[in-house]
Amino acid sequence: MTARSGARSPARPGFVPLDAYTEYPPPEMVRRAAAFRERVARRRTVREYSDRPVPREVIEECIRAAGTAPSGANHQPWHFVAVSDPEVKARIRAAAEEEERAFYRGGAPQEWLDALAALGTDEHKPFLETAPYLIAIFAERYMVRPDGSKVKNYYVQESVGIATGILITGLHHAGLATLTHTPSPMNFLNEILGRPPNERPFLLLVTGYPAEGALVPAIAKKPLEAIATFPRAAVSP
Ligand code: IYR
Repeated sequence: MTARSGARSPARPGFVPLDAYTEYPPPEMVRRAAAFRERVARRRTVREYSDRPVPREVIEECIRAAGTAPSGANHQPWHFVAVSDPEVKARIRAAAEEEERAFYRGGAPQEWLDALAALGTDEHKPFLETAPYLIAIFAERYMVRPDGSKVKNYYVQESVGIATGILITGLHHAGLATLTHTPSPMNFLNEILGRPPNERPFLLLVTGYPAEGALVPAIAKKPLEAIATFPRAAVSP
């Protein structure tokens, strides 16, 4: 593209230089990693929301960030529907609560209900109407060409999961709370939001400001030792 990039590496059709990469000296890397860890560790799943509106531009920027996620064959098999219309939110709440009633009143095995006890969840989901935005995330099982033929997508769950993680982190970084909500089944989202059959609802992300005095469960994250292993290298470097 430019003489500069051409001078650094031989031209390779379909490739561009990695201009956006930044390397930091190791001590700065450690500082940056720790600062990031400290920041993301402040995220909590919030179930009580204020109805204060949030700027649409924040939601747009965070979805743009999610759209930078790596994906199988770069097919970007996701679609985000950002719902703020009170009527649509009310329909989603009604449909979700119907599923949740079935779940909490006998649909779910006792073992599952016991596992949820610490979270204090039940079939009532007022946040689906209170929170200013519900972001319905859809996973594109396959793509449809304009002529109607199908194109296979790869690692769809992994790709959409990574994009969702970036979205949650971005919203948190911007100063909004989130709740990963998974009414099951949630096919009603296709109908309410008019999404095509090649898209499967992946998750409903509730976002907004926490309600004043919002409480969260007193639960903790596992320490590094419990979640990571660094096997000893055969030959030390
Ligand atoms: N979808 C239900 C139940 C639920 C399931 C799990 I696993 C959670 O971590 C939290 C809730 C609900 O939203 O209440």
